[in-house]
Amino acid sequence: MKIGITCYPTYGGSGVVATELGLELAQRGHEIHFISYAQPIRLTELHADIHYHEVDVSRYPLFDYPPYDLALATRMAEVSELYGLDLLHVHYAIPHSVSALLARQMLADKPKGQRLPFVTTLHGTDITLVGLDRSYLPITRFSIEHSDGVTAVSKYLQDRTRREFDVRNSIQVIYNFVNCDIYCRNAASAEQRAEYAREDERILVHLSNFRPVKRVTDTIEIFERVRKKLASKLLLIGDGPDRSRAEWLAVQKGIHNDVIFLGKQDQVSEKLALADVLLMPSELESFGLAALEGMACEVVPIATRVGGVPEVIEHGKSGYLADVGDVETMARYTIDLLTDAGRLKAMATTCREVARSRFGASKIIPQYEEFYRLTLERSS
Ligand code: GMT
Repeated sequence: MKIGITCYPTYGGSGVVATELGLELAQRGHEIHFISYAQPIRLTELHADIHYHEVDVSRYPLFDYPPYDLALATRMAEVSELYGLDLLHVHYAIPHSVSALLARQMLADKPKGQRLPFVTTLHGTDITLVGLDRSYLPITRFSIEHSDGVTAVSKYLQDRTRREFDVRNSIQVIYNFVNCDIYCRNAASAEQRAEYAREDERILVHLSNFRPVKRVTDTIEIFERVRKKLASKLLLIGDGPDRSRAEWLAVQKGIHNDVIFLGKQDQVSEKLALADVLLMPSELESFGLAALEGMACEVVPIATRVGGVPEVIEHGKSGYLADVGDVETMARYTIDLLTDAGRLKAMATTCREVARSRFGASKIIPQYEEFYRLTLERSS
């Protein structure tokens, strides 16, 4: 199949999923065309079956708000016509599904009338935060309802979209996935670990885009409590609006020498694999891709019982869950686990097994392929 993929190219779960999906599909013989305003961050290499088409947004002085969605629709239609795309797959409803809807109509209107069905994948904040803003809700609902196929990354998100958007079309759950060949521990992990921690120290990790919904300062609160009981280091991967608050909190608590801000990383898997425990104290996660990536690397997640997280982490088996803001309980789970080497090892093994068997790329990618096939069939 020839598939156009649009996503936010920046750091964020939806862009990561879209890029990794494109790479996996190309490996399985599909021709992939990424269409976005910048090359997706995880798209580090292009080859014969992976193309990138930049969307150029005109900066005319009259435009206080350059119309990216229109430029995107135009490029989607252009690329589809030039390369004969079979379908578009857009990640994150706003504004991508609206642009795809326009592109589909532009092509249908041509004398030869090319068909361009599109699939929208809902990732989370497009529904839970942005889409519920009254100014975006009607158009988001409209573009979801007019998509040829809709997927959501968890049952939670499927339910919430149905309930709050009252959409009439069906929404298929296709979970986030992880490539367990890339996300794993290896000999290099043990060597690299020494760069950040002594042998007697434990490593905790947090990975996010440091938006308020991630509650990054809770990771500092948890770590402070853990560090009182155990020699340990906290690695923070990523960057975003709440980074300086977290840095200040670490300084105020006098633990900054043990809190290492790594910033945005290209090789996230290598850094995750150094840790024992991953902290994900988010206010909300529709799935929690960071936890899954950690699990594949045998890093046990300590997270909040929110959104789709319980569909990924089974409390007491493949991690621990607590209420939002309950840093005491999350710290206690972390300390108990890190002081019980046998349990830590067993849980880390379970995490990897769950990541591989339920969310491995080889399990999830065929679900997308089948969904594309059905979508094409239905829209013909
Ligand atoms: O929260 C983020 O990291 C960004 C956001 C996005 O769409 O880029 O992530 C959402 O999509 C991820 C991939 O499907 C999910 O794993 C995250 O749980 C989800 N984030 C939230 O729901 C807050």
